[in-house]
Amino acid sequence: MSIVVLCGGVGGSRFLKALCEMRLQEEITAIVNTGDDLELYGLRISPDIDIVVYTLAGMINPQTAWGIRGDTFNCLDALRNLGEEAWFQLGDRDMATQIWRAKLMRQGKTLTETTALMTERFGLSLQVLPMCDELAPTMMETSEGITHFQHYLVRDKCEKSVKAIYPGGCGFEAAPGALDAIRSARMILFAPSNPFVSIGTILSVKGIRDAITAASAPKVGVSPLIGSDVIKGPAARMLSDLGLPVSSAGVSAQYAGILDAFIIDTADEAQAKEIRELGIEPHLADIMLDTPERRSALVKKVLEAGGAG
Ligand code: FO1
Repeated sequence: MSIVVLCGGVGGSRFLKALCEMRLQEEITAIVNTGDDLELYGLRISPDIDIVVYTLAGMINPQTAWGIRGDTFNCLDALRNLGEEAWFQLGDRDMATQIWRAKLMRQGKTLTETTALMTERFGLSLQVLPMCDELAPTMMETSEGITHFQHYLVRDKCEKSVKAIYPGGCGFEAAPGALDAIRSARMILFAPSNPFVSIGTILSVKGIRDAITAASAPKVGVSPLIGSDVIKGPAARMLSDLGLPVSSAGVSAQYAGILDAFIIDTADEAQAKEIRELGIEPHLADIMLDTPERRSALVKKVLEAGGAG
């Protein structure tokens, strides 16, 4: 029986780090968003899987929270000189991961298989699963048309207002093992990740939402927002563009009918009533994940909220 964690990149990896620091890694199956994946230079880039693996391996660039610490960009510079677009900052060592993944995939390995090999090669003992094996990009409808999520986020720097989000998982089969892990989990956790383009995308994969709803395990989420601020990423901007409340309660509304409990920051105590009215039990905690003490206190709270404290 495992602890299944649905997660995106930055918030998800920090939450997984907190769980791993509490020696839960052997028990964890992380189902990671791959709606952010893209193909560049003939390579399959899987940013959220890479962010999770680099973070847990202690290699993540702490300034950006993506890419590898101390990486150089000679390969990208050379590609730019050859006339290639180079808006996605892939470092040299990060590029090696992409070349290696592409090689394995050309040999017929799936993303699930390459991810399992990657976690093993980086010395990790948790199970990391992509949400699905196919390239299933999340598309963003903005004032200027429909575009790939990474074009919206990185190339265009979230400059365009979001009108609608088309989560990448729709119609795709879940990665082998994902549905079984959910069905037999002792607890299902939603990391403090973006409710639309991370958790929402995973929930859009065929069978995942239904399997979670039907699972008997307690389901606990952690808010990615404190007040109306998000620690990293475009969640607040998206809520606002979509005309939704920019708050933990606004995020929890995306999880109504799925989650049993939602951890919000003590600063957001005033939203507890609204969350309870959605049928989700709110729990107050310090949800910042920046020190080992804060991380362990939050994990204890999460386990407590899931009845395993
Ligand atoms: N995010 C950026 O804002 N700019 C980048 O140039 C960029 C490059 C990049 C390279 C590798 C990688 O694994 C992630 C990278 N990210 C970059 C982050 C990433 O696009 C998003 O933060 C995640 O997809 C959201 O979880």
